[in-house]
Amino acid sequence: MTTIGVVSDIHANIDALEAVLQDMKQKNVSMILCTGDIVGYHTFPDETVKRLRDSGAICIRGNHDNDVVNKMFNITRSPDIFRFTYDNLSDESLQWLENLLFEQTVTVEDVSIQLSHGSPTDIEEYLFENTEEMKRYADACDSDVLLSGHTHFPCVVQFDTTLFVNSGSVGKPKIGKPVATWASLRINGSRVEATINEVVYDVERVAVSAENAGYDRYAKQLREGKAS
Ligand SMILES: [Mn+2]
Repeated sequence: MTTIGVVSDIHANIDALEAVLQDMKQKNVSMILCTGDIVGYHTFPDETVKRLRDSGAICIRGNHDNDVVNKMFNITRSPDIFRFTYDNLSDESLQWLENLLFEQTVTVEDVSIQLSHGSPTDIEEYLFENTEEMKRYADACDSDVLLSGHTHFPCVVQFDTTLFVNSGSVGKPKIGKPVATWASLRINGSRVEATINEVVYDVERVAVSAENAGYDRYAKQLREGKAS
């Protein structure tokens, strides 16, 4: 029996990550998987990378991580935060982000798990629940579990041969409440069961830090748990 913790879309919110890691400890998580977007939006990129790296998590890159390491400072999505993030990462953390792969597959006991940020073929594709796209990718997936993030909406859906799991967002929730979500996968031989966990923590330190850096909208979004 192995319990795996899955995190995604931490977005440089160190306090949310810390709260999730504490919760994982209580639930006897022995391995952590991260489906990307470790940085972007919030103001603690270096602390977040270091904490995640020290946790021993197996990580892939998200679109925000990718944009930062490629210095995409002029794209329209949220250009101001990419420059901030780049300037606040140590060389060591930047190097670590640069080394992240786009896709990775791990096997735990008899269960194979594929990590993607968006869809398996597009880092920026959103796979929302109850869509044809989600079913198409799950049916095409050779692994027992397909992990995805990017939407910030957690879900667990069992398809014919593949369990689809999106753990939601640790640091920038869009589910209408200011909580961090993560997924636990309990594996026993070839059996796997997924649960979404919600963690309540104090968002004020990170929200105030965002305001002090000039990102009032990210502070508001964090306090409300909304996208805009
Ligand atoms: Mn993303």
